[in-house]
Amino acid sequence: MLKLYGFSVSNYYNKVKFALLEKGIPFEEAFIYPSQDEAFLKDSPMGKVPFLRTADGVLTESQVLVEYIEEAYPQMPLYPTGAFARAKCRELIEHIELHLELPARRLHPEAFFGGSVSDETKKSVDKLLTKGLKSLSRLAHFEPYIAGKTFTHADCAAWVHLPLVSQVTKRIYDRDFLDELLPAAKSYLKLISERPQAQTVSADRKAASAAFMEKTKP
Ligand SMILES: N[C@@H](CCC(=O)N[C@@H](CS)C(=O)NCC(=O)O)C(=O)O
Repeated sequence: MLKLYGFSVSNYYNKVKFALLEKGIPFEEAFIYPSQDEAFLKDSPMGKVPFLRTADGVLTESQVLVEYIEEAYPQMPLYPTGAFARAKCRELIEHIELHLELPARRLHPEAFFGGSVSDETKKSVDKLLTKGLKSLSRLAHFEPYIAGKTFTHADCAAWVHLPLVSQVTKRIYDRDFLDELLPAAKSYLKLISERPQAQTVSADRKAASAAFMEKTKP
């Protein structure tokens, strides 16, 4: 059986978990925090989560996990049919991760972990997030799903990553960039949150949050 390693507060872990649940693929969860220990690096060379143990070996990088899952378990497809439509879904995922999740992550030390980030970083992330959100507003459909009429992997990614943009920008800039620059996201995220599998992911995240905050206390 597939074994997904990570912890339920991780957005990348939750992206993969959400997809596995939506596809109805049996899997086990193995709780583990990121680490630079030698034993951990044997499975995940960057020391990151999630990683996935399969019958053939271990895979890292959440999007690689998603692509593997989709190919190995074609039931309940979470990509549309047609090469172009599939590529448009992947474009959304790539866009959200490269141009929103990663810049927002640079603010996490101050937003969540009691550290501080420089004004220079704040200025540069402000510009990147503004550009990333404006361009996402051109790519996203919200009809009602982010890639169009069907629920796809792009929704799994958007649902785990976009709320972090809100949380981080509220804490650092006292403004909700998501609300300002992509107002349609609010009702869209609510729609996705109503899915039973999303509720499982959310409940697990809430249950795991206190222990994670304790661990990351400065
Ligand atoms: N590109 C990676 C990013 C994964 C990632 O950043 N995971 C975080 C937890 S949400 C992590 O393991 N951080 C520890 C570290 O960066 O050392 C993926 O898609 O799997």
